Amino acid sequence: MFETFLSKINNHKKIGVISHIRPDGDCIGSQIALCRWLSRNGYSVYAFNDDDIPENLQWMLPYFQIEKPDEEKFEQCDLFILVDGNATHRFGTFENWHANSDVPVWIIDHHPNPDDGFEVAISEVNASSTCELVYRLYKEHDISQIDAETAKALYTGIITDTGSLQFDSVTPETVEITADLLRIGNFKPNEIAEAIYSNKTLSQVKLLSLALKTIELHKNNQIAVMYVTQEMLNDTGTTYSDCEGFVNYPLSIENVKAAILMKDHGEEGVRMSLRSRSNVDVNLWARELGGGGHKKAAGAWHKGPLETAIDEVMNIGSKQL
Ligand SMILES: [Mn+2]
Repeated sequence: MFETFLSKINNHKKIGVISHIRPDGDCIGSQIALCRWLSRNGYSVYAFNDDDIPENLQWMLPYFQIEKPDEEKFEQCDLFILVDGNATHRFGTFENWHANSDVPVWIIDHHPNPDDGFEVAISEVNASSTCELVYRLYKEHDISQIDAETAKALYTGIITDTGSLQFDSVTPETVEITADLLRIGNFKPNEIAEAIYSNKTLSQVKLLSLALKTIELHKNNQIAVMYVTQEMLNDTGTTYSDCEGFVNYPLSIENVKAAILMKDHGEEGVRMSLRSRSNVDVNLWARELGGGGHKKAAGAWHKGPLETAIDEVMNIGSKQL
């Protein structure tokens, strides 16, 4: 899988590795693990992300420094590698900056329908996570280069992108990889689970209780919708980043095939997180709305208002039921 990658990477010296906006465990884990691989093998590396790293992932930052994009540093790079995304618009300020540059761009990713124009594209829709792919890079090159920190970073990405190994993207190989990482890193699954999941603030839980009250079932109880408004955020002193994982509650209701979390941004519109736990392909719904993602997890914006957004998604979704 990484033959071309490994043979061509030698032509480069200074590499910028970029993870996607609104970062998650998989993009940060894979970015850190890839940067550690590059620097260990003699490359000079910068890691960039436009956004702040979520609090529950910040324990990984000592493993590799991730900085805000910096044009001067962009200029120094002779290669960019984008992780966990397959379209430059997912990578913030880099998109505009790179429009005037002919420095090659590579990707390592597992989302469907990659854009054209990447010089090297490791694009594997069937991989559970980008971290699973970066693990394979180590395996194809020299698995002994995975140290404890890298193992934890890779493990985190696999766990967060698979709902703790619950999604149907999980294969026996995924589970074998996690076992391998646990052995190499000499850590226990609950160390990572604690760091990632057991750090809710009281305000977040209060916000969740407000959001749970909004759940409604549509289309013969097959689609569940939950929403969060700016008023709820004000009442609980939270922000939209505190809604992480909320969509799993409506998704866990019996017989529900797909669930949507709507975040009402008022004038700006409605941000939707779509999830499926059936054959329903929510990526198709998201694409109809100008967004995208995976079959089981996708996102899109709607210009609003909330009621119109719900109606439109129901019309799109019902075509697949
Ligand atoms: Mn991912």
